[in-house]
Amino acid sequence: MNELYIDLKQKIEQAQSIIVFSHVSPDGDTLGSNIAISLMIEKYFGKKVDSVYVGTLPSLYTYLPDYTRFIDVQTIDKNTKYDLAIAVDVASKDRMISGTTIYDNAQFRVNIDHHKTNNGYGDINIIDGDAACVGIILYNIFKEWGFEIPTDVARCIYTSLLTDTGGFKYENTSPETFMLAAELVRLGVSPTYEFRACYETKPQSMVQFQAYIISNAIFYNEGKIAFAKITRSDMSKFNASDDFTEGIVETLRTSKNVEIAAILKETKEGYTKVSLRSKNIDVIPIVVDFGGGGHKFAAGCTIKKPVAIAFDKLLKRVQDVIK
Ligand SMILES: [Mn+2]
Repeated sequence: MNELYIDLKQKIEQAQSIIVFSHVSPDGDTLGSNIAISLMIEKYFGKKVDSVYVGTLPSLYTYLPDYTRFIDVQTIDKNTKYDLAIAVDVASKDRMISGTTIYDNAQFRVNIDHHKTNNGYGDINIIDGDAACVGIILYNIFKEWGFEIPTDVARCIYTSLLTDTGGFKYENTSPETFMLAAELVRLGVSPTYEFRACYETKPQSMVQFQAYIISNAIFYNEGKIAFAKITRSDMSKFNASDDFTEGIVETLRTSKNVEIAAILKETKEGYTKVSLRSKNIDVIPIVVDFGGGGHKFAAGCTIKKPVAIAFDKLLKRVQDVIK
């Protein structure tokens, strides 16, 4: 067995208090993985687990089993010393925002991730940059531990897989991802139910908000670049929550000529949160210039400038790589 998996099992057995962290602006992978490992620890080790989120918890994933288990990190005393802290899908420690202190204070820290940019900030680092999602890594861990995976946990892992492969269509979709999907369906997951719950339950105002943002997108370099701005006033006009922007950048990329698409979203602090998607170009070097990270064709960063200024800076940088 992979030694790290044995170490992790031992640490869970020794721990009395356990906390599992998801990253800020949580997606299906970090949330599905969080519930999956929390449920497995509770079921097979008989220990209570605090599953926490930082920032806002999207309503999109309320269909996940045991979703109400999530607690806001801000409700936990900053001086709490957990025996074991586990981060799932957290590319860098600062993506736990105000939770970073609690993570650091833990007696032992585990870092389970699939971002190539992860620097190994944990005491145990289980990082597989080739895994399509953290859910796959967890599945392999549970299998190696010899535990049967209940349907609830299979559903969480399926959501990790479904969302991080963009519905089995991103570059990370491989024989391995389909094998896992098949196995999860065998364990009781309904692909139809999960797809509808995940992709076809948007509030009407979200559909209209997205249409508005997309219709105001600007295309450059013969349509190879698509940029869309999202200001706080756009957000308030549609009474939009943070998750309303999910999927917009992918829609921009559906345009035939688009090589790189970006959304630039004004944060509460007046900074600019950028999500970049590309078809063939590695965008990691672009976001790294702005202190960000992510995957080859899907990456992001926060530029500490107002949207209008960030827009011009990023456009220049993107135009450097688009001929
Ligand atoms: Mn992920």
